[in-house]
Amino acid sequence: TGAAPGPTGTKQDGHEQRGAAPAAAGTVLDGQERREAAPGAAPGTTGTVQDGQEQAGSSPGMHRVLSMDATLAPRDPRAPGQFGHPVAVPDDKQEEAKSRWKEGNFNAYLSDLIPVDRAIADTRPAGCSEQQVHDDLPSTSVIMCFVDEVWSALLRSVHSVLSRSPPRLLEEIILVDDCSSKEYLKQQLDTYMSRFPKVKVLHLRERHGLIRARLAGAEIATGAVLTFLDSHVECNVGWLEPLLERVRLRRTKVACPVIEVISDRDMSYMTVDNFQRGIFTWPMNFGWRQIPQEVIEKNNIKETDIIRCPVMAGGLFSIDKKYFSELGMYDPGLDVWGGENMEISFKVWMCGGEIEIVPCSRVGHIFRNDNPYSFPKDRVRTVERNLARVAEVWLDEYKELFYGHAYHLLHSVDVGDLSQQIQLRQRLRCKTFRWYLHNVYPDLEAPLVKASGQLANAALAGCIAVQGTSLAFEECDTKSTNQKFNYTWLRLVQHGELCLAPAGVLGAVGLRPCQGRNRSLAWLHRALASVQPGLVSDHPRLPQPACLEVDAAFRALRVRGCDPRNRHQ
Ligand code: LR7
Ligand code: MN
Repeated sequence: TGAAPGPTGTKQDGHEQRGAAPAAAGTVLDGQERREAAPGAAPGTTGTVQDGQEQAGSSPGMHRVLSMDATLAPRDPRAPGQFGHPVAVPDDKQEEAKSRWKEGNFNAYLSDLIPVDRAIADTRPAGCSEQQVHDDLPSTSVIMCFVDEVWSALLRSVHSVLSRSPPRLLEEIILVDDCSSKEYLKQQLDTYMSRFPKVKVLHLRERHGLIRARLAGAEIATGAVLTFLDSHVECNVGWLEPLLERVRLRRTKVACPVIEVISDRDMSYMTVDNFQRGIFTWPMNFGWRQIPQEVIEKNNIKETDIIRCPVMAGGLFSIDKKYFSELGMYDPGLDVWGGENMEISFKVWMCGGEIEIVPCSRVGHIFRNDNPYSFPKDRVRTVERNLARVAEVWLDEYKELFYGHAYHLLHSVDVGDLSQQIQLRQRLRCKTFRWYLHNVYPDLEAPLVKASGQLANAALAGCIAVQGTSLAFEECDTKSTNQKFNYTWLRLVQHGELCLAPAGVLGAVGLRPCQGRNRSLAWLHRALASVQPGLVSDHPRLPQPACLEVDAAFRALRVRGCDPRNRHQ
């Protein structure tokens, strides 16, 4: 489940910030386009008029972004949760609230208590409300798919879209019911929504999973732009126009709002730190990473500036409908949940588009610790299989890094047929993953081999060397290329085209042509019982664990059962 970005004042996952090289400015900022996107930043538009109507100083064909400020003055200002304030469960309702937690893995009791059209604070950075957008923005279909969503959370999501989107730009809201089991999501939902002509409910007759459910929604959408949202969100003041402005500027821009945090416990609406990019770490874990302070200062990046992201979080974005279709939408072979955000991100960047976060567009999302719905098959396996499909299609030689960090998948995962996806990539003439790393995500550490150097045994003061096509054990010499090996992510000990290999059940060790997925050539580099790390063979027919050792008498190599006291291993 996606990690919540830190609410203001809290720290992000420390490990993802550590050692991050400052991103090249060009990959973060979209500098030249700033002026084009927001000519209203010109002096003369600093008035504090609230209604966002056309005013003196606006450029021809443009208007100040509409705030729909009526939603800041709610029907019932004293209702619980109003303005996004936290709500406490009354003492005599604790049990009820607790027993209802599982309904959505958040506080469903409180969600029901607060108004479905509550006001939330306008959290946009200063300057956003003065920005100018074009009068001829494209209209959008909002697509929200859900399975067994909490009633009030779903309604609040829909109301936030209806009341905070300029009607002209909202073509429709398509609710895709991914075969929910809850009764209220059938007739009762249809009845409730029938009073809003723009809201359409599509009931899927079998569980599609969120990826194929979104595709089913996209299929019937009529807007020029598709805007995907989760079903437990609250769109904030002025959220839509800045997203559509980016798509209008260039149809290959995919625009994401800043995702703010609706607390799963007290339903409060919290803003998040600025300057966060969507990134991933191996093996394709999504995360947020702050742009380093020095980069912000050096490039004079402002809070309202567009942030280019290596990957998107997944749930909330606007994309030109025709462009989405040209990209082949999502790989329909992805099941239930997960990985589709990586797929669409790599696809967009490598095939000529861009992923952006638009700081003037803000949408709250209820972050929770676990999926509240069941997975038809095993959850972990489903997500891993999705990721492996993405790795196989998009990562080129770098897929070894994925498998190196999720090695158990190398021999166990069945990714299914990928021919359509591979053909699509060829047809679109997409760039390589190497290009992506270089140009979009240069701060990711992605060395193609895990380590390289000598294989030494300290006790015998010698190193393994290649002599022709066989092995020797000789005096270490850092200058000798014969002693140089690579340790690959697939756990091969490689010298050129040859790999260190147990020669069979007898325990001899030699060289064989390398093969990436061959377990009998794989070696685990690890320390057994706190001695120096050694090489443990992964050969399926050797007794485990079997360690590489030097036969001191013959100075030959062999594998034997691991023994922490044996200093020749
Ligand atoms: O089988 C399913 N069918 C569905 O219709 C499973 C889920 N869904 C619906 C579900 O009801 C919800 O509305 O799909 C939507 C997303 O599911 P969540 O809310 O369980 O996902 P999430 O918020 O935990 O996870 C994030 O990553 C997902 C990876 O597949 C999706 O891309 C989600 O849309 C995405 N959410 C966000 O980007 C919000 C910010 C989270 C972060 C970081
Ligand atoms: Mn979600």
